[in-house]
Amino acid sequence: MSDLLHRFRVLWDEIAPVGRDADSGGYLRYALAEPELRLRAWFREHADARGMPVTEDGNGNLFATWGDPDAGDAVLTGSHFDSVPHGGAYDGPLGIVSALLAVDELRARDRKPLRPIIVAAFVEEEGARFGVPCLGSRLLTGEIAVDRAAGLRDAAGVSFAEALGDRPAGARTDLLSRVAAFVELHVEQGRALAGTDAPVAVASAIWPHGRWRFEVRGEGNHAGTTRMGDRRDPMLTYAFTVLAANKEARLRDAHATVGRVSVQPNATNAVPSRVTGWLDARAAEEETLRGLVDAVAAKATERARRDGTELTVTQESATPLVAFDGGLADRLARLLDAPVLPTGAGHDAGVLAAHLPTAMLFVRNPTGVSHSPAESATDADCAAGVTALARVLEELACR
Ligand code: HGY
Ligand code: MN
Ligand code: MN
Ligand code: MN
Repeated sequence: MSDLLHRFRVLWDEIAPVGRDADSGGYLRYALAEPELRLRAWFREHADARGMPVTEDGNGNLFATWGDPDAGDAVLTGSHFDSVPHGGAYDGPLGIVSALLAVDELRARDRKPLRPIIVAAFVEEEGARFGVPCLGSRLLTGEIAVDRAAGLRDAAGVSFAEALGDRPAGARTDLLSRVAAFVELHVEQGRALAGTDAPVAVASAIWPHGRWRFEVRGEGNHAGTTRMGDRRDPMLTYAFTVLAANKEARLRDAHATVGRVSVQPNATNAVPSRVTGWLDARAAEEETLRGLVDAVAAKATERARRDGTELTVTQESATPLVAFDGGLADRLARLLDAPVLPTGAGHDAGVLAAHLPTAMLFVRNPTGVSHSPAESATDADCAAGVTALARVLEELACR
C-alpha cells in the first residue's frame, strides 16, 4: 500500500494547487474556464501516458479508454473536475484520480480488460457556472437537449456553446448504448463514515432533491426618504422565505438551503427593487420534498401579499430519488466488505442510474464537511478507495 500511497500523493500534489484560492483555501474550478481547463489538460496528459486514447463527446465530457473499444460493453468510471465556488479539494477530482490509479493497479497485477474500461471527466457537475447541475451527464443521457444547454449563460453572459468553443458540435453520442455499468468513486460528503472503521462504503440511494428560484419584485426606493409603511420591500419577503424554509425543513427532517441570493440594485442606501434567492431542497422521500417546497412557496406567497411584493417561484432542476442498482450495490458491498449508505448529495451517477446499472463508492471524510475548504480525506483512505475501485473494475471488467 505504501507504493500506492506514494503514487496517490504524487498525482494529488499535481492537481491540488490548480484553482485553489489563496485566501479561502477553497477551489474556484468552473467548467470550461481556466483552472478547470488545466485539469482537463492534466487528464489528457495522464491518459496519454497510460496509452489511453481520449475522446470528447462535443458536450465537454472527456473519456479515456483502456482496452479494446470493440471488445464489448464498457465499464465506465470517473467523476468531475468542476467545483462549487470555494469548494473542497476532493469533491469530483478524487473520482478521476482514483480511476487512473485503479487502472495502474490492474496493470501492475497484469490484469487485462475483457471489456473496455472508460474513465470519464463529466463537465459542469456542480452547475456552478451555467446553473444546471450534472449538465454533462444529463446531456450524455439526453435528459437535457443540446440546444437548451447551448443557450445557458454564466454570470458574465458567456453561453455554454461559446464556452465549448470549437469542440465538435454537441451531438449526443451513443456511448451509453455501449456501456454495461458505471461506478463513480466520490468523497463522502457527510459524517456517515467519520468515526467508523470503514474507509470505503457503497451507496444505496441519493435523496430526491431540486433547485427552485424564488424571485421577489417590489419597489426600489430611497433608504432615507421612504417611510417604512410606504415600502414594498422584496428583501422582507425574501428574509421571511429563508426562515420559513428553515422551519419547514426541520419539521420534516429534510434539508433546505438558501445559499445564493441576488439583489437589485444591491446598494446600501436603496430599498431593493428585486431580490432573487435559490432554494436547494432535499428529503429522503419525494412526497416529503414536495410537501416542503409547497409549504415554503405557500408561506412566501402569503408574505408577499402582506408586503405588497410579487413572488415568482420557478423550479430550475429536479433529481428524483435515485435507488442504485440493488444487486450491484450488494455485490460490491460483499466484494469490498463495506457498509452501504444513502446520501443527500447529487452526482453524475445519480443521472446515469436511470439509464444503466450504476454504483457509487464513498471514501471516508473525517470532517464530514463538503462544498467547503474544510472537506477532507486522508491519503490512506484515498488509497483504500483506489484499491476498492480497482477490485470493482477487476470484478466487472477483467480476467
Ligand atoms: O449538489 C450536490 O449535491 C452535488 O455535490 N453537486
Ligand atoms: Mn459537489
Ligand atoms: Mn461531486
Ligand atoms: Mn458527482
